[in-house]
Amino acid sequence: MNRTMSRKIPAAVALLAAMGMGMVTAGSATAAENPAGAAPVSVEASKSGESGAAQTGRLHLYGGNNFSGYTVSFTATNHWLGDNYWDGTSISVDNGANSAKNRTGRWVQMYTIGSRDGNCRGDNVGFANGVDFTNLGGFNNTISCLIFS
Ligand SMILES: [Ca+2]
Repeated sequence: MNRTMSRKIPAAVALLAAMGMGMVTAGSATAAENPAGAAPVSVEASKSGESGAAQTGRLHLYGGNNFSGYTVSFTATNHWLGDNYWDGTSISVDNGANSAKNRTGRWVQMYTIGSRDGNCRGDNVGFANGVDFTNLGGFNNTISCLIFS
């Protein structure tokens, strides 16, 4: 077994556990996701401004497994991650997250399809405040939309 495979197991278990609790709903993820093919035009995410520790009130997304790589954080629902860049880059957050920490104080549902019309669609996975995903399993490099409830 290679290292990548072994590292994916914990999040896969977490996702299966979430599915068992009815938190994951399946849907189509085949629709076009990028409205009008638009390039990222603005940065709406609130930046943590520092590396390392997760901050209260924020959802932290990471470009790599185990909270590595690019970082960005959000303080509210965001329907289209394509309008947001990883901290210090001009690289869209869309379809780039591979691990996450929820410190929002709220439930967060993450979806594979986002849009500027204010809807999140497609496959989705949710997690409670205080939960970390060391990787997103089958949702790696798919997340496009976040709903804070
Ligand atoms: Ca997506």
